[in-house]
Amino acid sequence: MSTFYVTTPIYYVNGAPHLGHAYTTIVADAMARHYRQRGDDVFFLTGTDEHGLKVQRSAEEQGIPPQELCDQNSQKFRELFDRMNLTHDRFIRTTESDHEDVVLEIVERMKSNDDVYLDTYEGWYAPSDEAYYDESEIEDGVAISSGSEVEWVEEDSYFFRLGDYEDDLLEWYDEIEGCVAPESRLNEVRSFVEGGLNDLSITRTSFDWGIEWPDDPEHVLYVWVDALANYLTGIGFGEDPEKFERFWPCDMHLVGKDILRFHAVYWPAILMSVGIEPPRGIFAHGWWLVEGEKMSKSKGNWVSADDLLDEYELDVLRYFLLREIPLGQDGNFATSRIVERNNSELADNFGNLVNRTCGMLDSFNDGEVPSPPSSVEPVDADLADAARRARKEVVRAMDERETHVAVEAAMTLSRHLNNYIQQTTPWVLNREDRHQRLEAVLYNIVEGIRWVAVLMAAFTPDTSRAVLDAILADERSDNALAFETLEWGIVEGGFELAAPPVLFEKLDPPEDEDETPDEDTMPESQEETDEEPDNLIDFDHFTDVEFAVGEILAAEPVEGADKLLELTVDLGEPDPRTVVAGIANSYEPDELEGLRLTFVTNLEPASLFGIESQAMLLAATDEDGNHVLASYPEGVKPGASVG
Ligand code: ME8
Repeated sequence: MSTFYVTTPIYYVNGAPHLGHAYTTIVADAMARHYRQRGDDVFFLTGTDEHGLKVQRSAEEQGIPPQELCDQNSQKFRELFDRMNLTHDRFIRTTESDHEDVVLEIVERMKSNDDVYLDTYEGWYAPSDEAYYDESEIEDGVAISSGSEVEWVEEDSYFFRLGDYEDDLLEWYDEIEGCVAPESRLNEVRSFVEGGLNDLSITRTSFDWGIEWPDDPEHVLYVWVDALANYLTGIGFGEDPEKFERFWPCDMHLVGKDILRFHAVYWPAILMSVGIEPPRGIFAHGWWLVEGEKMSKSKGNWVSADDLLDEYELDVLRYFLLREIPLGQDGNFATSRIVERNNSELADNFGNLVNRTCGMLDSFNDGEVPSPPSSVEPVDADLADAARRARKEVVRAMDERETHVAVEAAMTLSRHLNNYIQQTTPWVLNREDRHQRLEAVLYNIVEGIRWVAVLMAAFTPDTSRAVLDAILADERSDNALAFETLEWGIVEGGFELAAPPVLFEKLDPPEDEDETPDEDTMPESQEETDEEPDNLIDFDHFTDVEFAVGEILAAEPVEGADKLLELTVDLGEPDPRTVVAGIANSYEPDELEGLRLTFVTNLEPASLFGIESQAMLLAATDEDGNHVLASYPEGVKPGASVG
């Protein structure tokens, strides 16, 4: 069985968790869930980083012992991660005793490899980053890369011979494909190492909140050496050799780009020194920005993860975070974008697909999921192919760490299903009593929905569970999320649908936020590219719009509105829709009855003069500004799709 070991950074406990922490942990959780679905033996580690100057100072500011601050704030992370239903296998704390044992073992090995010596450190240190900086990395008293204030430090320190590992590191970057990703980050790290590495100060004497240096208790271990070793403790290094062997080397240290140097330079060098293989993959993701600046505890511009969860469903937030920015790039945070993605993608695409399907099964098939069809039409074969393509693309994208592409691939299948419904028009099949074909079509739609739910389960787990509970009802097995169930047509059918889930409610846009993010501060990944003219849309956007033929059953003037007519339109559905159209200047009501015209059927309803218009009539305008309607002949039935 393949294994997959994924870690997040362990978070400092100097404050409460924010969206940035939630982001990394949700992405890691999506990876863990995805590989579990593929049958891998997965270990997912997260936790809190509790030693060091930064935590000690926070505790002093609050007038409490550091351990108390750690206990309080670590608990906040743990509670948040429980609230987010994260599926980590261990939540590690660096103040736990098994971790101290691992750290001391690492230090012993570094010493016995003659990689440690005592000297004096003189240089700059930024407590916020717990990082040493060279003169060249500082401007006006702050570290250029992070903006954190630096302090001058002069003290005795044990050093790790990092400089001796330059060649080994460069060789490692070249030989192990994907050891540091994305590629652009690998290049940064490589040039940093090529520029020459100083030995690393790995103890401090001016404070005491840390693991004591063996035989020299004046010194405490530099917090990063302590913290990085958590990745070994988490899977039982020294305690459970079988487990350690199974999961090490780690497949995925997922980190923010702020801490890449620690992971891609210091960590592999330490591992090389102590005789442990370096990790297989370190991936640096981008930052969530607020008005163009990194969101962080120290800047105070952070968005609380708990507040967001009070406002939005967990799956909506997960979907947004995973879909909004390509993994590895920065993105501006705006709640208007959450609302937009929820309304136009989750609610209109996936939610609408499930709701309308449950409605059709109820109205046309007594609420039963039909049995697999005996014959297959080309449109059905296309659908099954699209489902297989989506599965392949989700797998490829996840393996290549393109989470946003994987999410989009699953949603494309959902859009394909909505189109399949428009093409196959189950309501027409029902009206014409073509029962066998109707059942085949309904079966295929349910089967497609099952595939979308399985493909989406790593991203929107609660939704997928609710959908599978409904469409598989009592047939749902513990194995229902496994990718091995993704074979077209394996659901036996012939059972009653459970109560349909309420999936995604439409949300109102936030009132206090500028709807259009400022382009000057918008990262490239979220900007419209100007490679294509503004008026071109891609095929996916086109397929988002549903056009259908509607027959006018009745037309009457709208009181108080000269230009409007209220139309009752048969769109081939169980009930006619009401449509308000601005054509009263060009057509008399009785000219319209019986005409078969083109409508957009999936626009959000709009209220006009107190009447809810549930679709949009398409009409041309002639040279004099009159509306002109193009109608279809008798053979084209209401509900037929146009496109
Ligand atoms: O660095 N956007 O802990 P930390 C995206 N304890 N992700 C963000 C973010 C943002 N604006 N802000 C923070 C530490 N993160 C060390 C790690 S690991 C051995 C020790 C995420 O509490 C991102 O993953 O400062 C970043 O790397 C991490 O939180 C930093 O968390």
